[in-house]
Amino acid sequence: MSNPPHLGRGHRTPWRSPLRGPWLTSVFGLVLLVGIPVLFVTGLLSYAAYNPDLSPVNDKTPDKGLLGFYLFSWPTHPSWLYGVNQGVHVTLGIVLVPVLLAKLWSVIPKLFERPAVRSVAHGLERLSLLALVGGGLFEFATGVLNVQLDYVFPGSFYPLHFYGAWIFMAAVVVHVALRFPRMVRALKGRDLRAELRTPVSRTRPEPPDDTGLVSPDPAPPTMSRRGALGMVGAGSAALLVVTAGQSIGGPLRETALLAPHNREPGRGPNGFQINKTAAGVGIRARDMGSDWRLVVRGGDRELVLTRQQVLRLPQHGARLPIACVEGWSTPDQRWEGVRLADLAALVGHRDRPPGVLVESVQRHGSFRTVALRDNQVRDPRSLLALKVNGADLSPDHGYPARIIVPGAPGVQNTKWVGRLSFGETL
Ligand SMILES: Nc1nc2c(c(=O)[nH]1)N[C@H]1C(S)=C(S)[C@@H](COP(=O)(O)O)O[C@H]1N2
Ligand SMILES: [Mo]
Repeated sequence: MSNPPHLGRGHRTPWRSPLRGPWLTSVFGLVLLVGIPVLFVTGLLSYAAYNPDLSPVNDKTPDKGLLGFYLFSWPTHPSWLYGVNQGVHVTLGIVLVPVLLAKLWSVIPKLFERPAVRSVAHGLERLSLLALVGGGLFEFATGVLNVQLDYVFPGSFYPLHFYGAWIFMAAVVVHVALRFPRMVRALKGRDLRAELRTPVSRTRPEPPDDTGLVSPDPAPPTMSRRGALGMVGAGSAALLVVTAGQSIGGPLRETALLAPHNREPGRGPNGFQINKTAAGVGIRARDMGSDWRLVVRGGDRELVLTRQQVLRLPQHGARLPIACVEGWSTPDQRWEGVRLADLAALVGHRDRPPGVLVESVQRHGSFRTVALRDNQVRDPRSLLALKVNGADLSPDHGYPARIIVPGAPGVQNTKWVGRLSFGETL
């Protein structure tokens, strides 16, 4: 077979790598087939953790409709729940980037297949591939950008990444349904271990077939399949090493070269990761100084407290981490302050306190307000914290007072809190 029909006569393909073929594509495909569902599930869980149905405060996506069918009350136990889920989501997402790119490289000739559409069925299949490739690139790109560039799409990242995930996943399901038997056949066609022992000198193209992946006019090999797999694997391993430390924390944080910010958060009681500094979001000294008041509301009751008065309320402690959507977590810190349930009781919600709308004194930027669910308010470890590790909160960690709730995304731990309105959002 000198010229497969879809290439047209006299057409010399520029895609001549002798490594391309159904086996190599299937190896990358198999890795993604395992990894992408894990990304999808941890992503959906991460979205649920954010309490998006407490609209419109937490989420500006009231139209998620059917796609939000699975949302549930994210638990507060164990306290590391969100950190582990998000660590897996972000780390795995980054580690799979080289595999995704390699898989796309391996199928490039398909992009130039002619005629582009041979029949209705073929057209539909090509359309699903568009959603697959477009959706995949979109999800990986928005995820990496959000983690690396400090929320490039504040507010809109969640709906973009969420809707994108459903479109991508639908395309993945169609693609797997169509290709699974071919993948299994291709994987059985060659022995991985034998392949890993084959040097460049003995590397031969896969036999010509009807997949359109094998070059009809292969160039001499410059790399073995072992080399190609090794390169992608080494890329993933390197990314793992420079990323995972931010989720695992401790001394490993030093190796997290890709962690977006604050690899050296300083020493002392407040020496742990800072997301946004007070100066960075325009908090002025007087917002945190003697002008500061805490307003606590519930129904038609309202209390206005100074920091001294808040300090005279019963103080409780909790050892809790902060885990950000970006994938990093802090180790447990020892927080001290007033239980949210006690503050609810002050304004009349004694037995089964409702959720709360939390507002920061911060006037610009994102994350100024958040809604917490009743199960979060009721957890005795949920605090309006005034201290951490025995010292007053530093300005950057939310002085005079911040929220800390177990098991939740970091974004719910509002800093520089000015007002708590119990039962107001939900
Ligand atoms: N007012 C206010 N609270 C905030 C934020 C913010 O930008 N403004 N960032 C949130 C996010 S996204 C995270 S991950 C945590 C980080 O807390 P830390 O900076 O003390 O580590 O604070 C949360 N609280
Ligand atoms: Mo965050």
